[in-house]
Amino acid sequence: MSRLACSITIAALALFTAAVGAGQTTSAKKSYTFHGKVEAIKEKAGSLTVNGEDVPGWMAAMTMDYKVDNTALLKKVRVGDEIVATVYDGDMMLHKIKVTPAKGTTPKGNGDAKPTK
Ligand SMILES: [Cu+2]
Repeated sequence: MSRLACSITIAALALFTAAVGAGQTTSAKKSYTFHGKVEAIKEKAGSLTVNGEDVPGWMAAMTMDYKVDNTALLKKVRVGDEIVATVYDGDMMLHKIKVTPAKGTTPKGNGDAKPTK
């Protein structure tokens, strides 16, 4: 292999390695726990309007729309429910949402709360 071709191969390998590395860092991004109260459910948009508590380093306390990672949840959650989610640096999506039904409402089913996972 000529010296030039060899450097090109090394450069291509380095690029590939960098791309793979970048893909891996997404799962290692800093995560935060988000707490909030559901104010509106927007099934078409795949989002929830949540009155969220302050998450230092991620988002101040405010009410805003957040996309959710699992839109099936939008059919189960109700206005007034409290949610806890995992959020990541540079990503405004709510992940792994856990719903605590609003106090005073009867949970669906027999009220025998079982973990869903
Ligand atoms: Cu905000």
